[in-house]
Amino acid sequence: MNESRFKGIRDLPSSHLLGTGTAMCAGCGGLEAVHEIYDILGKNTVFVNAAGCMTLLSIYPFTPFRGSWLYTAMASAPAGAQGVRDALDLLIRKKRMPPEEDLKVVVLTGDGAAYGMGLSSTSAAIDRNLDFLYICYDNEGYGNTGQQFSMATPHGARTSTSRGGYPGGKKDLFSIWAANGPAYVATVVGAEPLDLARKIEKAGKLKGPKLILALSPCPTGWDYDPKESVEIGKLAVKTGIWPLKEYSDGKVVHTKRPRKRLPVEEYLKRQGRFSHLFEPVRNEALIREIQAGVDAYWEGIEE
Ligand SMILES: Cc1ncc(C[n+]2csc(CCOP(=O)(O)OP(=O)(O)O)c2C)c(N)n1
Ligand code: SF4
Ligand SMILES: [Mg+2]
Repeated sequence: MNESRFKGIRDLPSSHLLGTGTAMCAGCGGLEAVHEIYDILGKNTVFVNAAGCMTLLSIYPFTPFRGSWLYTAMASAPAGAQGVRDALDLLIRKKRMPPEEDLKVVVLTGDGAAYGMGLSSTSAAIDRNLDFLYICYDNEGYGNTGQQFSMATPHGARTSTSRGGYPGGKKDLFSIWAANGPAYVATVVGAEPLDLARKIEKAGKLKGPKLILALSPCPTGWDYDPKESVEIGKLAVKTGIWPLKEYSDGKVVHTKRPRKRLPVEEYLKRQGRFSHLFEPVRNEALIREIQAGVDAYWEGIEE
């Protein structure tokens, strides 16, 4: 393990560890991604968070981050980010803060906010060309309240509000953002840290609206042993169900193409939320339907 990755949290007195020590689940893939991202962004940041699992990182007046933390209503984190950005710009303009002490404004929300409740304020922030980084840790459901389905839940997944399997499909937030012509959009997963690091470094240098969409394997909501989180994150990439890609300057580039894609069931069968596809009888039609969706995505992209 790379010790330096965790130094931001470990260097703080234990009272700062309440969020990570007692409230988050072991093996949380969202937390893994946030650790990695924070390690690169550093302390000169203001996090604007909407309700979700990561809210538990911060127990007033403490946060495990070295910078600042602002909590907003679920639908309005990008609006909160606008307020923080405006305040920073004003302080710099009035010479009450030197420009070199400027902070990066970072929105941190789950998929419930990013794909649904907060989409309207996100759209407005992109329209205003707000200089901010939006990190969405996507655990494909309303995790903090018991994994109800969200607009990010994949087809067929069992959630607490779709016990027989989610009949809808995951919304394509990457394309929705890209269609607005922002500075940058990228998908990442904590289990592929080099790809993630390169994207965060790139995003950190760009001005304007930027989205980092992090697939976040969630042992509690997806129902698997916490020690499997990294493997499941890697399988999401190797099966092609989570394409690693980025958008900038009007172009989409795939950053890590699976050379030979594994069958998608290798990913599905590791998770209890898909167990009804395999037991008590195999649901061949649904497994094929999910595989066909992945194949259709990659058609024309693979050489
Ligand atoms: C307007 C509003 N509705 C409902 C809630 C209750 N609530 C708190 S956290 C949460 C789940 C958020 O889901 P997501 O954004 O995916 O984050 P996760 O919990 O998965 O980390 C909900 C519904 C709320 N805080 N505000
Ligand atoms: S419910 Fe999932 S996303 Fe939330 S803290 Fe637990 S593992 Fe992480
Ligand atoms: Mg969620």
